[in-house]
Amino acid sequence: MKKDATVKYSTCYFCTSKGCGVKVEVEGNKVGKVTFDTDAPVIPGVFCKRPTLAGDYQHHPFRLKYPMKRKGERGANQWKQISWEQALDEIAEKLANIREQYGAEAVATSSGTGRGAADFAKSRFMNLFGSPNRFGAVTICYGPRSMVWNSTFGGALVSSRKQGVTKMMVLWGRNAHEGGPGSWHSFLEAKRSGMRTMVVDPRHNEPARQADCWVQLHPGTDAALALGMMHVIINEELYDKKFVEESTIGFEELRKRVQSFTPERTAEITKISAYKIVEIARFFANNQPCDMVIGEAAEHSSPNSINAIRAINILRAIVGSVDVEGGGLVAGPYPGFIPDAAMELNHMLSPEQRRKQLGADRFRFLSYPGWELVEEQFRKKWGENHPGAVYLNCMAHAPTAFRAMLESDPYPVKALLVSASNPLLSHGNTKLVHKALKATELLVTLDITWTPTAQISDYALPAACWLERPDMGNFASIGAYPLVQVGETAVPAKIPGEYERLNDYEFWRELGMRLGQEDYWPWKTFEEVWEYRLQDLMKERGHETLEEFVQDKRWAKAMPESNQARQGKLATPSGKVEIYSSIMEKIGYDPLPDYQEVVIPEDIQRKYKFLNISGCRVRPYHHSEFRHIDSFRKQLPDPIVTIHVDTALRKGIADGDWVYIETPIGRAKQRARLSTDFNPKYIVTQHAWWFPEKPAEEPSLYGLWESNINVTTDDDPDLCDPISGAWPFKGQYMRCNIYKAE
Ligand SMILES: Nc1nc2c(c(=O)[nH]1)N[C@H]1C(S)=C(S)[C@@H](COP(=O)(O)OP(=O)(O)OC[C@H]3O[C@@H](n4cnc5c(=O)[nH]c(N)nc54)[C@H](O)[C@@H]3O)O[C@H]1N2
Ligand SMILES: Nc1nc2c(c(=O)[nH]1)N[C@H]1C(S)=C(S)[C@@H](COP(=O)(O)OP(=O)(O)OC[C@H]3O[C@@H](n4cnc5c(=O)[nH]c(N)nc54)[C@H](O)[C@@H]3O)O[C@H]1N2
Ligand SMILES: [Mo]
Repeated sequence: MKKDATVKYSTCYFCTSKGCGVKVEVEGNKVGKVTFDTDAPVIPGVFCKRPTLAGDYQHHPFRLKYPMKRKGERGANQWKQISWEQALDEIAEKLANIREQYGAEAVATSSGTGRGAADFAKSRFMNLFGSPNRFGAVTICYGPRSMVWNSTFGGALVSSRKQGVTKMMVLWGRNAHEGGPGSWHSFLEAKRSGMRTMVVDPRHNEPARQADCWVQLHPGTDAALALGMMHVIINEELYDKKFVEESTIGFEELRKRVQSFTPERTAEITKISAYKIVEIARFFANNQPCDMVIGEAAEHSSPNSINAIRAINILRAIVGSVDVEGGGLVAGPYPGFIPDAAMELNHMLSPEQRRKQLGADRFRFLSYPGWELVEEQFRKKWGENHPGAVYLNCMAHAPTAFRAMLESDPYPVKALLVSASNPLLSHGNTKLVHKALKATELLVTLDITWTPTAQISDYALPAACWLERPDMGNFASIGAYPLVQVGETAVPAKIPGEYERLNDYEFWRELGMRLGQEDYWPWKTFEEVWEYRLQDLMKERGHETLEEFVQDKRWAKAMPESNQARQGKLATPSGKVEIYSSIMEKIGYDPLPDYQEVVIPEDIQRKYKFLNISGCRVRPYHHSEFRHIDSFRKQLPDPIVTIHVDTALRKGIADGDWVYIETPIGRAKQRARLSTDFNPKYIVTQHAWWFPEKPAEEPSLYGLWESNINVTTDDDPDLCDPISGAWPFKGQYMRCNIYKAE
């Protein structure tokens, strides 16, 4: 460590919301060496290189420094630097006018993976403003899982993997090697300690190579596989009878439901042999309890998304792997900590405004109808301080919102506030999103850097990054785990003459203060927010300030209880594990999981012969981020489409060729890498590619249209999962064609 450097205990936010504890050496206002804080419970486990590059990120010239206001046409890259006062005053005034003219619901927000660490503040702002239209990535990422857990188990499942108790670790549609350093560490540790390992994935990826059992299913057929496995497990009486009897409701209905999923029928759907399905089911049932990480493949595989997530979780429950030590425990917040839901002021949004939430009439699970039923149960168990934050469990439907911007149907949406998300790259159907964003009267983007979305905005506003604010990883902040771990600001967000940034909390507060919400934002800084939320713990430990708390011991952790279901103590309507979901039934869905056959019209089948598994994670990127930083980019300079060798031979494609991926709505090009890791009928593409080095202005928008795979993906509500509303990025709707780019 350099002589004049100080150490700051910060929270790394380079990936999805985990919030790993890091130590940042700071000299002056410069970020020096960054190392993991191994005293904190949340760290990635195996070496993750990203935090070590934090200096390159923090001091990069591509970052937004001051609020920018559009001068020319949208997308002309002509900007005027303005003060925060001016930006916030003007935006607030425009929002007030839109509310006056069209109603509060005409204002929407877009979210991503929670990178601003203040989605609770966005909910709070929107609740007070009066709009139910917060939409974002949650509908296709973690939200479906969260609502399945909430309605089936009364809370999120967390791992209680323990040597000598846990028999197996399962990665179900999860490539932890690229996308989850913590889970990958757990997988390797499980293997080393003698546990069995199982991977369910159409690709022979790194986890599959290392597993005892690799289950190579056809994309989008997880629901059928899980139901087929339950057919074997129930009929051969391999399930945990005591648990099923004492702790669940609806098992007899399930027994009936799975009867049609014979190994033969399941084999036809999943393209796994009937023999193997029986073997897999026995192997699975005989190695319990297990630790299981479910990835987002199921969430991306409409129309069987919720079916799959429910079936997999019920499979896990009936073999005795839920609510027991060594398996998944049903969690809640750390006692005394004030979680996000209690910060959102959800009671302030009137029932009348709730009913206007876009898409909630059709997709009722992950929106107010479903959330209200879950919330009622959560309140009974935890009171105000429950883990049911709306930003994670209750979203407006993004495809419906984009269409409302374009067609004013069912009503006009005139303003969009984009923060910590990049819809032009991450949402499906980029062309439609582009048109929709341009149709708004007001488009504001709060981001770390310039992005294609910021580029077509009226205001591009500089956000403070994780090094410039204090925060806590989302999972702790939500209260979906009895854990808190907080970090402090490492370097200032404002340096006179250099830059002036606001963190996401401050942004929502400042906007709220200008829109009649003065009484509801008592905490001036993000530090004060944490001091308020951690008050019980701080009192217990004798700390006056966040700084004292962090420097002493920045975390507290407990283990969730086991055997809650047997005592009827789960936060579900019955208090038990609801195999037969009374919540699903109440909002008009099948209370049991099923598998819906996917019918693709013949002409589409003929013309688009391949299945695109889009968006498989790759290091070092996180979605659309980091491509502007040399130290990141040199690790993976180009977008890659992986193609089976046989297919490539047939199509005259060589390794390294640029290849077009085409669907009825568009095409994108990526560089071919040849492989034999999967069926020749599949291709695997990367998502969120843009080229910060290319021209910023329209029509280029940093090369937005060249390799961005979402130019080819469709978000038509008719293609969305009928229960969650998730649009497809994987699964059987992802038909495409490929050919060499000349
Ligand atoms: N085809 C395809 N598309 C996909 C996927 C796929 O598998 N296939 N995956 C989907 C999934 S699972 C997800 S979660 C979404 C992700 O969708 P998004 O979250 O919209 O995507 P990101 O690129 O991560 O956008 C995050 C933006 O936030 C900015 N940012 C980072 N930190 C902060 C901060 O502290 N404050 C603010 N205000 N901004 C910040 C970043 O610079 C970046 O521009 O993408 C989805 N898109
Ligand atoms: N480096 C990096 N890490 C990330 C992210 C990132 O952008 N970059 N994003 C973060 C986010 S927001 C998310 S949601 C997570 C996602 O993390 P994961 O869920 O691990 O995402 P993927 O890497 O797409 O892995 C999904 C795996 O599912 C397989 N798969 C595809 N279709 C199916 C199917 O139908 N059934 C089954 N069973 N498997 C299938 C794929 O072959 C792939 O191996 O990653 C997080 N971590
Ligand atoms: Mo995600």
